[in-house]
Amino acid sequence: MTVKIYGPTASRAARALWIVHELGIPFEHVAMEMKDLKGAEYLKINPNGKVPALVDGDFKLFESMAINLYSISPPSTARTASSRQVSRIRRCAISGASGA
Ligand SMILES: N[C@@H](CCC(=O)N[C@@H](CS)C(=O)NCC(=O)O)C(=O)O
Repeated sequence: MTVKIYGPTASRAARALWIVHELGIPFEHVAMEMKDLKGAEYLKINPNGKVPALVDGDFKLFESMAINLYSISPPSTARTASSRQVSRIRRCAISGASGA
């Protein structure tokens, strides 16, 4: 499955883009304009209106380091419901630690 990575390359989205590129994970880059980050459509993906965000099927994740931890997990484990919950918890932990 192709994952979508949202965010311009001149942003923290570069981290998420770099890792999927390095790992050979099929991806679609949705570059986004910074002015569109607070639009209703994008807020459904990241309610904070920031980039990057990842969409993998019906799973949405934001926080660049949480996205990278998700991306480096083997698909067979990362894409299970329990692993996705772990990814959300990591996202909360990383947001708290970074103050973002
Ligand atoms: N800790 C977050 C930071 C995300 C962040 O602040 N992204 C910036 C771009 S590098 C952004 O979306 N800024 C838009 C805004 O704050 O309105 C992460 O690493 O993903």
